[in-house]
Amino acid sequence: MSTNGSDFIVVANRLPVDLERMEDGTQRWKHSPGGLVTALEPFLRSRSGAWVGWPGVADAEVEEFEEEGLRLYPVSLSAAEVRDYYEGFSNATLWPLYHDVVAPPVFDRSWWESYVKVNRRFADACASIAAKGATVWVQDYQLQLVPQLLREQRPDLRIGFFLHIPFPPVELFMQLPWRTEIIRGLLGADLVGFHRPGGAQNFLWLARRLVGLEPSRGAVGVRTRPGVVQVGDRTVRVGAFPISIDAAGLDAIARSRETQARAKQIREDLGNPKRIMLGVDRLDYTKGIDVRLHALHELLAEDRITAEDTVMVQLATPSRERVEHYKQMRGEIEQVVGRINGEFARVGHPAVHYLHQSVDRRELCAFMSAADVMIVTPVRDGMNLVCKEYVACRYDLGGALVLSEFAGAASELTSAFLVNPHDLDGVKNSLYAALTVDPAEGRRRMRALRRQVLTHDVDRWARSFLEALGSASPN
Ligand code: GDG
Repeated sequence: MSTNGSDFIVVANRLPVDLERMEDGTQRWKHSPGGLVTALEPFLRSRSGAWVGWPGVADAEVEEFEEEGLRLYPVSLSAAEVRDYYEGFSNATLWPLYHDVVAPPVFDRSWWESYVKVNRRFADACASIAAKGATVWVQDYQLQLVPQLLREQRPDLRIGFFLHIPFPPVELFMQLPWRTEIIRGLLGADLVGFHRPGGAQNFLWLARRLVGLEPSRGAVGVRTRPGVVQVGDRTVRVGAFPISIDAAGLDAIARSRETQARAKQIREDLGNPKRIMLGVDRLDYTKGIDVRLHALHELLAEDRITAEDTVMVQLATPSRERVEHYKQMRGEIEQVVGRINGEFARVGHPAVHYLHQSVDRRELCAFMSAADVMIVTPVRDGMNLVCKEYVACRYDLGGALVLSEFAGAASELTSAFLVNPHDLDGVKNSLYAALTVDPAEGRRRMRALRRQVLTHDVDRWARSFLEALGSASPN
């Protein structure tokens, strides 16, 4: 244990900076400020904060370093561990299993062994830098064993865990050969948080079924229906904490003259169509990119819209490109894009503009400002931040949101055009309704959406989780 260690530590698969290897063999750090970093920065900086995570490339032997008052502790992964722990168990076993087995999960014993080994490495790193009585906040599905492994070494710590993806129905979770180990791993925390109350309920049921613990209802957090579970002499709290975005920050970017000018330019570059539809996603099979493309295809084929009037832009950020299912899905999506353009585009005027690239945050905001309809159709999503970001950008009350019922965000964003992504006619009709919504009705909906998003931002999320964790009973 460190005597002058950190007293607030975030443990996540990735560091908030990525290591980049240059062609000449040198290395440099590149910022990758996601919502989580922005949300946690005030907490990290106001205490002696640290972040433990993988720098994003295999076999990187890099020392800890400090950046603007925040200590960063890189955890190294070998190429085999990236393959087995990260691409394998995390992204080809847990990811599909937790997203309703949209793709079949692969159960591979050597992947599991790697997952255990790497989780232990993260726990060890954290145990060696945490000050006595420190608060440790473990993030996401890659690190579900860390709470227990850490507690075994450091019972003095206050440990929170938050799952960013859905926690699956119990029948699906029960498929996992290592189901009891995962539940025990999570029960090492003082507070286990999910996006939705349903996830918390599933977890409580499994704790009883697999570990024989009795849940009892208690009070924790705001707006939650949490449970409490007794693990020996420890109390573990379980609750729902729906994550959000830096809404005020995005609102300010959207209002800026530069963003508005860029949005206008984008519309011009697209040929000044009457309506622009936008999708923004990591290229992932859970996001339902194919669903919206099929809906667009049919609307064009039925002449309900024309490619002159309505243009779609799909930004698909490259993701997990070495995982088999992702390679296959990319091929399928690009084929559908090709088919739609083949049938409906004119020279110089594609019906779908597909970019397999990532763009910077301001550019993203300009796209959102330009889009008349934002279409978000995941078949399953823990929360989905993109839909909230769109709402935050629409200070003008313009634009319409088409949102899947199967995104966690749907229970908050009830004034969106909600769709079942498995019902193609339903998606098509809602998309058409959003494209043709009466402006007053559109403004009414957007006003209601903004009221929710601007008052429930990521800062509120982090605060409510940490307050609930702070109120967890001392060990
Ligand atoms: C997981 C859960 C949960 C995307 N393309 C670009 C870009 N993005 C940004 C978006 C958004 C983020 O990436 C994606 O967040 P999502 O929530 O939509 O989805 P996941 O990556 O699957 O996140 C999800 C989340 O964790 C948080 O708990 O909501 O359910 O699956 O912020 O804007 N950003 C930039 N350029 C891009 O090209 N700058």
